[in-house]
This record gives sequence, C-alpha cells and structure tokens, in this order.
Amino acid sequence: MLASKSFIPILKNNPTEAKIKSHKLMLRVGMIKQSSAGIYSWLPLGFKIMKKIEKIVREEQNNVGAQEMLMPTIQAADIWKESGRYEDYGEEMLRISDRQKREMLYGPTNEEQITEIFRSSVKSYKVLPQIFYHIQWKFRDELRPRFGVMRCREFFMKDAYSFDISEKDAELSYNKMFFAYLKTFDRLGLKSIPMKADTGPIGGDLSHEFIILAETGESKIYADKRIFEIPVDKYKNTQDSLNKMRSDFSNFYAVTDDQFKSDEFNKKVSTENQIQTKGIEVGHIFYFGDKYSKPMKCSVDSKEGKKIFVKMGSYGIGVSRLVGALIEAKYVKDKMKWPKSVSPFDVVIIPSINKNDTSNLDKAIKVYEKLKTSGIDVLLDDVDENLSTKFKKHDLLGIPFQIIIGNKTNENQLEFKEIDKDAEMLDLNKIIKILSN
Ligand code: 5CA
Repeated sequence: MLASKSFIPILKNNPTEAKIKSHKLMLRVGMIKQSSAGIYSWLPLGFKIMKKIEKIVREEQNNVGAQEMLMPTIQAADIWKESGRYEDYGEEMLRISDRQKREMLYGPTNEEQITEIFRSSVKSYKVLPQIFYHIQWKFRDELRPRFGVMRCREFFMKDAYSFDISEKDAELSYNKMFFAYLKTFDRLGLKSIPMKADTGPIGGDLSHEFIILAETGESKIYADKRIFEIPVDKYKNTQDSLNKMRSDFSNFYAVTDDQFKSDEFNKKVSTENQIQTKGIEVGHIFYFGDKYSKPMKCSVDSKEGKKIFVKMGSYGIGVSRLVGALIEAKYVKDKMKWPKSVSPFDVVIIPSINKNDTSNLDKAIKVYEKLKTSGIDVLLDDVDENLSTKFKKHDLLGIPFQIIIGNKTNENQLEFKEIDKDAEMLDLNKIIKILSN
C-alpha cells in the first residue's frame, strides 16, 4: 500500500475530547470516527487491526471445538420475556418496535436467542456437549459511554455459549474456554489474568473476568503477583491438562473489586506478593447452569430417559475493546508498537525524499515490489514530507519494523529498524526472513 493513496487521516494534534491514550491515538491516527456518543465508524486502519484480532479470537475458538455461526443483531422481545430478563435489563437495552408494532430489541447479548435455537432442534443428550459462538455487533445504552472504544454503546463482541447434560461436563466446557482465552490474549501479546468475579446481569454461580493490567483500567484488582508467572504454554487441550490449569490458577488469589475482602487477602497473600492495581476487562466467562434453560423450557432426554434442563455457560470477548486495550498496554512514551500478530502492516519503508532527486524513492519502490512479491504486507511512505515529520508520524502508527532509505542505502545493504531497538544494516533477503517469521 502506498501511503499517498491510503486513507489514514492523521490529525496534527491530540484531540482535546479524549482523556485516555487509546482514545487519543485512535482519533489522532484516524482509526475511528465518532458518529454519535459511544458509536463509531471504523476507518480502514482501525478496521484492519480489529479484523486481525477477530481472526485470532476465531482461530482459538475453533481450536477448542466451538462452532461459528451468526445470530442477528435485532431480536424479538418475546424470548427475553420468557427468560424474565426483558424487565430486569432496564435502560441499557435499546428497545424498538417494527411496523407491525412488534416489540424488538438490539441485542446486548445472546443467551435467549441461542437457547431458543437450541431447544427447537436438540432433544437428546447424545449430541451434547455443544459450544457455539458468533462475532457480532452488540448494543448497550451505557449511561456514560467513555474512553472511546473501551466503553461504548455499539461494540463488537465474540460471544460463545455451551450446552451440557451435567454440571461436571459443563465444567469441562468452561475450562476449554478458560484455556482458549489465555491462548488468545497470549497471541495478542497481552498478559491476561483470570480473576474470580461477580456475575452481574448475566447471573450464575461461577465467573472469571480476564483482565490485563493498565493504569487507565476501570476494574480494580487484588492479586498474588505469582499468578503472572504461570506459563500458559505448558497447558494442552486435554481434560487433565485443562483441569490442572484451572486449579493452578485458582491456587493464587486474584479477584476484582466486588469479590475483595481485605482480611482474606492479607491471610492468603504475603505482603511482598500483594498487588493492588487497575486493569481492563477484555473477556468474561460465566457458568449459570439452568438459569435460562429452565424458564425457557430447554431440556433434553438423558440416558435414563429423564428430561434434564441443559446446563449452560456463556463466554464473551470484547473484540473492539481489545483494540483500545492493546494501545493502553503497548503505547509507551509517545510511541506505539503493535504486536506483530495484529499490526496493520508488517513493515513500513521510509525513504528520504528530495523534490529534485527521486533516487531514494526509486530505490524504495524496488524494495517495495520485492517485499510484496514475498507476501509481505508493506506500507511505502511515499508522501512528500521531511524525514523528521515522517518519523513522528510512524511513532504514532506503531508499525513494528521500518526500512529507512537514504543516500547511504545501496542495493545490498538496507537500514532496518525494529521500534525500540537500534537500526542495523541488512540485506533484503535477511529482512524478508525476519518479516516472514
Ligand atoms: N453474555 C456474556 C458473555 S457472552 C456477556 O455479555 N458478558 S459481558 O457483559 O461481560 O461482556 C463481554 C465482554 O464484552 C466484556 O468482557 C468486555 O470486554 C466487552 N464489553 C462489554 N461491554 C462493553 C462496552 N460497553 N464497550 C466495549 N466493550 C464491552
């Protein structure tokens, strides 16, 4: 992609309405544009990053056997009346009516919708367990939408739903998702910690929030710092390993505000291991048994021929929130560095351009063509600006690798720089090797 032809509308200064760094940066580099309070358009750069995050989320859901589907954004109020949540949900739910005056709503989550789908076709324990997921826009009419994509009204969420015959089986589904979440955040370059949490309006008996540490986070957390040292890599998607993982994590104290008791904290965690800080909730998982299946009469026949209300769990990841969360975690000292896995481009070529001499731009175009044919997603900054302006711009864009083309550059030796590291002179084949890894 040529920078001169791409739509990356960078603002000269930080927008004054934004309070936290992710919101400032996303507006500044033209990743999003507000259309009304808490509702955003995703411009090409922001959309590309979100799609890369979505892909990783999808792959890790598929890895644990969850099946992708797509439910609508607009739901009928009837199913929410059946579950009893239509009234309970309150003003956060956007209620609408169609031309027949039928009550509808813009889905804030999908427990009712999936239960309705499941009950109409599954009648026997034989097809259980089942886990479904979709990645779809949600709407919650938050009282105070703020911090850009972190707490907005319309947001992109992955939500999964598990169906099991017994509580014991349901725990395995819960553990699979627990595992998938740790893997997902790890691939995004984020250290996430599962914390015991309150179940809120979703309800149920068991719940974990996945939190990443950030000063600007809205969740207060209390933890034993040794939980951060558990290596996620050592667990596998087998029943024993999944159980071991859950029990290893629950050995260490880690809770959010609403579960915190100072006596318990001081008793279980020695002072030198205590941390009290803030974090961003990027995922939340729930086990709630028959909270929805019972009122909605969603049952299957057991082996013994008894009708059993299915045992359910639901599992959310804030895909659009993750874009902001990554910036909060990775934007340090006015410099952004996207993890390779989600960076909008693999590398940017920055030629020093002089109006009267196009030789650097000519060299840059040759390198650009070679990288493209090697399957590398490359941005060529062919805009007519001086080098220092370009470097400032790329500090904000955060593409992790740069190739700088100046008068010193020759065909065989290029100045290659990873953000935060010193530049080195390398030949193009070596660069292609590094970028293809
Ligand atoms: N039904 C359950 C699980 S699918 C559920 O809705 N859980 S949730 O309410 O915790 O939301 C799941 C995730 O969506 C959260 O962890 C958070 O990352 C994201 N999220 C929730 N509300 C918002 C919001 N207003 N703006 C941006 N992201 C949000």
